[in-house]
Amino acid sequence: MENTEKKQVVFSAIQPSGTITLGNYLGAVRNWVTMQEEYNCIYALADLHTITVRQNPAQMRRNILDAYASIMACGIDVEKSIFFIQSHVHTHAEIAWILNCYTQFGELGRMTQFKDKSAKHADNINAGLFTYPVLMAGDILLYQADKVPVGADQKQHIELTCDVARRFNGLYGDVFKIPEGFIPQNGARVMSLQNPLNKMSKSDENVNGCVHLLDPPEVIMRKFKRAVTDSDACVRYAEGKDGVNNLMTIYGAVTGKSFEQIEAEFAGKGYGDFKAAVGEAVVEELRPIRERYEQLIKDKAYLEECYRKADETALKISSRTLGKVMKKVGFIR
Ligand code: AQP
Repeated sequence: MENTEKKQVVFSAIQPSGTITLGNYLGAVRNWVTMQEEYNCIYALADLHTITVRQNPAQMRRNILDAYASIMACGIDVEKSIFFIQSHVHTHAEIAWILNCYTQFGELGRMTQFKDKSAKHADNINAGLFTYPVLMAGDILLYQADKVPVGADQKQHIELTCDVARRFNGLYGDVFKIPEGFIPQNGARVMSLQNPLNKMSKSDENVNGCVHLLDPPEVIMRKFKRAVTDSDACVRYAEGKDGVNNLMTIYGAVTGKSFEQIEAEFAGKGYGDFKAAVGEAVVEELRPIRERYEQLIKDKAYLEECYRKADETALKISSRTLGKVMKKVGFIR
């Protein structure tokens, strides 16, 4: 018990905005699993974030449960880690409002994800999409997290979290721990298989661009076979070879092989062999996850028991920080 208290805190979250992708897994969730041994880990399904883009309510309910089971299937151990549902813990919405008042309009306007998502959803550029990073800052700061395992696309949001926390601490004393992003060496930015200049995303409309954790083996193989490459016909990592670079990144992240080793392995071979090897490696990596998911999703009562327990613990921990924040700001408690 004494040891546990000394462990650093890890916090991270994922949106249930669709089926979890290979990008989410390699960029973030795989680290969530390994970090459980060394840290006190707190993970969330960020369903409040998800409504920044319009959702179908029935589909969203299914996505939340599916995402919960999928993440558990990746290896999140609810006996070791807290894995809760964000909207069940009211402190998140509350701290987000307060931190909104300590975040500048100009800071939020510089966020590249806001620019990208506003371009993608030009008919619904809502205030929530704009203040998304403030809710994310609140998520992290509520738990006094030391480390935040995320993909490279979230780096800017983590920096903003630190800026807001420093600003708040500058005014009121040391209220928040300043967190640090934890971005993997390999797999931090997995790109679409169809358009390797765009990142692989759950909500990608081109189904062939994105590998989902729960895709059956034949679908995974088909997606890799159709992956965009180039006319160079040589497996090597180089500028301008975005499709091949992406496949090498995925293969390296899954097998642990360096780019040099991959180049040597496929020297003299064509893209057909290479794509099949990447597909097979991914199929084997994802097979146990899909099998475990199939078991978990059948047992809704167990899933509910897991998240209810985690929701309660998350509320207890986060209420401490929120209480302190409210007192410092000047609310009557
Ligand atoms: N392509 C990616 N490569 C590596 N890491 C990625 N992440 C997302 N895409 C990639 C990381 O996955 C974690 C969870 O992401 P999220 O669900 O919170 O939000 P997102 O980054 O907006 O993910 P998506 O898949 O692109 O969702 P949609 O389509 O809804 O926007 C984060 O740590 C993220 O860095």
